[in-house]
Amino acid sequence: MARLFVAIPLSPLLKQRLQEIQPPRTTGITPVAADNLHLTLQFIGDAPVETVLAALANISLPGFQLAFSHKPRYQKGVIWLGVKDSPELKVIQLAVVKALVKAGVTLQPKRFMPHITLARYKRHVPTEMIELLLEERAGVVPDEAAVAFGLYSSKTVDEHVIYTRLRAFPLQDG
Ligand code: 3AM
Repeated sequence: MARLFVAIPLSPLLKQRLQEIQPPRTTGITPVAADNLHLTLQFIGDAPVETVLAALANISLPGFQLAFSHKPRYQKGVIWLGVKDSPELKVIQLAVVKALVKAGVTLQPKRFMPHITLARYKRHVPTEMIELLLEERAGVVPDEAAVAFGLYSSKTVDEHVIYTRLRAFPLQDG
């Protein structure tokens, strides 16, 4: 068993751009490390890795484009960049959910709100400061080609979250 989630990995170029717009490490604000930036499709939680891998291997879908909101937003300790909803994104998210449910994996029902978590903040951080930091770094984030999705494990070691990609599943060309 491992604590698992399914996500779309991001290219090094996009991660670099996201690092430019994410707030810097400041008292009470922790930016997500570049290696950990991703677009979550489905949080799973503790589940048997082999069962989940076998379920995801059945998914065959074409690659597609991801487009992003203009401005990061923040709420309840999370600063994130919205990902524009698209039919392709809905299809892949639903395909993941269906494959997992069919394989008997239990999922917590939660509405899919596509986003990339950029940073986390403690509740004592003044919202004016968050707004200022985001405003200073605001800028366009170019579209990204989604070429794969992956199964990730999540571990917390010494208060550091470590995400490890266990397997990537390529999306088909065109
Ligand atoms: O992509 P983000 O950062 O929004 O918040 C966690 C992270 O999402 C989320 O799963 C992703 C990888 O850890 N997550 C963690 N625990 C969760 C839970 N109990 C959860 N999502 C839903 N329920």
